[in-house]
Amino acid sequence: MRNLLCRVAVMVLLLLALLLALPAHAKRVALVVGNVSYSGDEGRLDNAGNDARAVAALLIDQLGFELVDGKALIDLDRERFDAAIERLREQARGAELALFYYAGHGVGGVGNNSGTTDTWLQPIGARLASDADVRHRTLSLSWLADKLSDSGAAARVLIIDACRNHPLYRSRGSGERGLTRITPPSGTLIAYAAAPGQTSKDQHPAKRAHGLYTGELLDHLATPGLDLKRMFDRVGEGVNRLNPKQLPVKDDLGLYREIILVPVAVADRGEKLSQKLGDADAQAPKPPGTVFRDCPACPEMVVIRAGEFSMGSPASEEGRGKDEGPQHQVRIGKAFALGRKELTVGEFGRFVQASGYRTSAEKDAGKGCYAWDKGDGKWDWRAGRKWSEPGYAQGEQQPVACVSWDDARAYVQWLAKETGQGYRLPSEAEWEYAARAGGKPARPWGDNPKDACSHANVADNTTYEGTSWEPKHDCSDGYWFPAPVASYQANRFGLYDMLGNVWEWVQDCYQDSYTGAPADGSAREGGKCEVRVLRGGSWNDDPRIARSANRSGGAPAFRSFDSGFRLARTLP
Ligand SMILES: [Ca+2]
Ligand SMILES: [Ca+2]
Repeated sequence: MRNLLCRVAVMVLLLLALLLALPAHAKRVALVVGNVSYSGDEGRLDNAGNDARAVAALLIDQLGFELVDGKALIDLDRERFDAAIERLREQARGAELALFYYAGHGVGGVGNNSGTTDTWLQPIGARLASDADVRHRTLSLSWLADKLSDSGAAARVLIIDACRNHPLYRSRGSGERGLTRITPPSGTLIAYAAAPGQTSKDQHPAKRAHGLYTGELLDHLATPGLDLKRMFDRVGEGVNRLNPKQLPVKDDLGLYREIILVPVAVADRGEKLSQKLGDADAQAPKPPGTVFRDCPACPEMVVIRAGEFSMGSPASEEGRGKDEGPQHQVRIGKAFALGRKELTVGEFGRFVQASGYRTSAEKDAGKGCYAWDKGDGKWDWRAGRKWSEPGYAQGEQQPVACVSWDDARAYVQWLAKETGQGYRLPSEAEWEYAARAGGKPARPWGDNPKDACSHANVADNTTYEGTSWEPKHDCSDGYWFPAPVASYQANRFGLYDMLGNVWEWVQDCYQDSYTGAPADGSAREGGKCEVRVLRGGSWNDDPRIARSANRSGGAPAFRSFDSGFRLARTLP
């Protein structure tokens, strides 16, 4: 049989058949291990630590798991490894779902005591010079799977990312790589990052601090509404696209089609506007994709998962502006909520009614609102125009426009006070992360501007009294002026109209380059800050503007008949 040693990122998700019917607070337990500091010829695995920590954060923050010791365990030797598995087994008793994640070196192809070829996880400090060393100094995957099976946890899944040959085995000239695929106990799923005989790439091309497999896994594990089978399929497709020599495999157990880690749920608590803090339900963590509102008349919010993305556009992107670079990696460390839709005229009207607030356009009515007018065919200030009279007919469901950054800030501060919740404007990074929703193409739906019309209200073939925008998208979205919010398809995060309809104010001060921009998802502030950022383009914008990376801005008191905003909210 083959003797193999590989870098292993093992994710043992122990999941149960009954998960679909899980009560809201079903117990989920996980052990997350990242082994990094190997001192032998097999080599250190820095990404294994990053992988384990990122998986731990996602499990805790977004999927409601209790972790053994409350965090990723890094650099376990044999003794600590055994003890941690024992704690997992105890903690998993009565759990609906138990999960074990391991990133580190592993060995395949060595037979265990019952004579079956096994995969073995290599603790720190285990020197391996022979098959006997492997059997005595590492942990058998079959043994581990049996242990978890005995814990009484209802569902179990195991995922293994096999990576590199161990020098010992390579020197024997077997040429074989990868881990051994074992036969799991009944009801246990084992997923491997690569098929037997393949190696797994130790670095994701975009997320360079992560292995390829876990990098993709982090993108899909918390997707709302995705059952585990489809989740693993997506991870596999993503890995295989980036490394055609690597094809993740998993056991094909039908029950995993019924397990959905993050249900798509609408949580409308129906409390009064002045909902107080301290309500246990209000404070409970909401999984990504959850739609909620803090009062019956409050705007709908969507929980956006934590994650990483590449902000800005590549030099090759058509229509790119110089201020969209340099492309840089941004990590959003914590889930947050974003308005599901642009703020509407009706929602803004309730604020004005309750507070008596006067917008920038009303305080400076001589200038009014900046707008294009068919009368003179120009963009200019239009006296008397304001949020309730922008120069086109609008209903309560149209996005509010002719509001300045100052007006948007006044609204979020008012709502934060009314609800006691952390309402604010999104940062520019949060906005772009949410607009891309995990995608790298120029637009949330792909690269082709002709596909815009089922996703966004943009400058299109629709005409207004015989007038047509030029340039425009070569399709028809049915609206010249703003469409009612959510008239088109939502993006993958469940957000409507991120591109098009109205421009959206974000918190940041505009700088014409991302050099020095924060990498943690926070807003860029400081300096003179004469211009605040607007994102997403509007109903009158062409394909060059209607891209996820496009940036614009205006003075804090600037307002135009195609600029509005959407809310963000910090989650507890
Ligand atoms: Ca349009
Ligand atoms: Ca928009």
